[in-house]
Amino acid sequence: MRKINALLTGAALVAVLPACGEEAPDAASEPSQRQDSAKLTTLHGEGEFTDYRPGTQASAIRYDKKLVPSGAEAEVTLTADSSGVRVELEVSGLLPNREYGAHVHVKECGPTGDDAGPHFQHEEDPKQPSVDPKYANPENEIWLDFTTDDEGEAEVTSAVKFTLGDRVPGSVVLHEHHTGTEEGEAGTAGGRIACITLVKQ
Ligand SMILES: [Cu+2]
Repeated sequence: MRKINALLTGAALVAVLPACGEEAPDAASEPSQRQDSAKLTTLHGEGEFTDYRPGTQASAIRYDKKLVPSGAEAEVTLTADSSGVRVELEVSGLLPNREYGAHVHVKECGPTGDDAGPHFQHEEDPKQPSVDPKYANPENEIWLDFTTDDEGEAEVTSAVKFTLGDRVPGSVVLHEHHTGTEEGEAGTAGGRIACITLVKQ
């Protein structure tokens, strides 16, 4: 069954490709029109993770010293337009060869992990915290789970097709482990171990 699907997809691609080739010159000749229709939002956050200190505004805060060793760093870039949202997360200095969870959250980072609020959901689950796979899934939220390499580094990109609307997400939160997908645990990834605040560019 899987093989047939793969074949069908391949056939569909071949059928579509020549048409794309013909369309490309037209699209390229109207760059101004394309820019008008795409309202671009860019958010960014980066820094070395530090413990929260009252009165200071850190862009990257850690809540777990064991899973986020001193010297660990992260950088996040979020770009959103009328075609969707794309988020890139780069980390270094974390524990090597380890699975971490990560998502885009609603609010900015604060003294505790909870301050970042719930996951940013396109269609918001009326029941929070949301553990219903109908809402807590990687098409309705932005998941950035990653596994570090030998050096404790990782790079992950997530692209979703929904638009931000009037809302702007506040942070990316790192979690203890990869994200669950089953009923009742969908979207959960253990404790909140670090947070990166996103700022409009
Ligand atoms: Cu999360």
